[in-house]
Amino acid sequence: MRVMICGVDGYLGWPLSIYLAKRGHEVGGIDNYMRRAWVGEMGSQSAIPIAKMAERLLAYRENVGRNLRFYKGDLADYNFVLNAYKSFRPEAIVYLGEMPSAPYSMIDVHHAVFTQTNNLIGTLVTLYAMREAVPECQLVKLGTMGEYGTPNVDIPEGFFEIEYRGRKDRMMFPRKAGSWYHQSKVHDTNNVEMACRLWGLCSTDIMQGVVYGTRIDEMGEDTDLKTRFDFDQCFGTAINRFCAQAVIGLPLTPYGKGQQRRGFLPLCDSMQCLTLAIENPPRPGEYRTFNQFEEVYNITELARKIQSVGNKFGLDVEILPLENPRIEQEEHYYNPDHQHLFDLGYKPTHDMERELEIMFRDLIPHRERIESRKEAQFPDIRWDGTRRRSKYL
Ligand code: USQ
Repeated sequence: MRVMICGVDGYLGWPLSIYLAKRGHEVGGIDNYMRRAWVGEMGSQSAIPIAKMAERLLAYRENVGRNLRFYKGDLADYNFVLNAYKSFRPEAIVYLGEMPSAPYSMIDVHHAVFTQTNNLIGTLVTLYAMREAVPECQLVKLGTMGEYGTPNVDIPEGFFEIEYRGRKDRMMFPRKAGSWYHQSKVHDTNNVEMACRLWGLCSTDIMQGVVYGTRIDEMGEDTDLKTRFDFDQCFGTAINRFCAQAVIGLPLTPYGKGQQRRGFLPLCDSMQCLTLAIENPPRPGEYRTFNQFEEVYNITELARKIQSVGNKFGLDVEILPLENPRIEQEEHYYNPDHQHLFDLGYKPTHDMERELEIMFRDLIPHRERIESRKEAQFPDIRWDGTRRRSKYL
């Protein structure tokens, strides 16, 4: 299959390009390196050094045995995107090209506006370019479990049956996002669903949980094929941040009561799930939702797991709750469904401990790189609009 990855230079996009090519797919990619710039703006860098795109492409050809067709440009530029789709003629588009950080979107009005314009316009442009250039192509759109938020009821996969005043319908399950970033994904979901309903496009909207990990087996040992690993307050997600903190001797920092529950999955399973969606496309005109995560944990449970694996590596790991910079529920009900991917054959890794060991092995050699950007991991972006460093509780 010809698969175009929008956001191919990112944490998920780059390994996905390798994973798909090794399964025999022809891969194209679009990027303009924004993620590198955002992390730089946060005063940070990837803990694991990543190669420039030109070097990545050379290593890709050597290791994978074929070229990645790379298109450098802005996903919000309609003519550029249309030409890229016309030239590559994708049968599947995986849309990962968004600003993915909740804290970054909450910095100020400029970052909120940027997040929503970048994410919404990019998706809208792709929907129009698909309709014009490749209407039969399927869209695999990366959403987030955070679209649902943490409602006090079970969370279905996208849709639910509603009965009101004696009449029934199947409707999109209500969303309750907790940041401008998560809200941008809610708006995307509405736009993608409508494009399928009105224009007959087809899409899988992936509500993905928090991804962690440093590698997938398919990358091998070539340093030019490594994917990025962020640990700053914006682009480092909870588990990845905690591992980096452990490596440089900083306490792990559950925010507030630390009982926030989220769905998590390792990088290799994220690749597996995205590929299952690509290889089992929806019907023409179909819009479907997959909730994509493996296990639900609260943040303190996670910190304890990381502490115990860190101890095995001789690290002295402390857990110190931090005043929560976010406005969120710190204790709540959380019970999302996630059956659709299992129906397609998803086989979860299920072994967080093994994954954490791999992460420590990959990160310890880069201790100095993490240490040199230590300041960037202390959160000071607050949901109430002020900028002040959180204190340990
Ligand atoms: N948290 C801590 N301590 C930390 C960092 C985070 O307690 O040092 C807490 C947060 O307050 C939050 C939870 O951990 O309750 C998850 O935070 P996160 O930064 O790992 O994840 P989040 O901001 O929700 O966003 C990440 C990705 C995003 C993706 C989302 C999936 O950045 O792109 O959409 O995970 S989900 O969380 O399921 O919405």
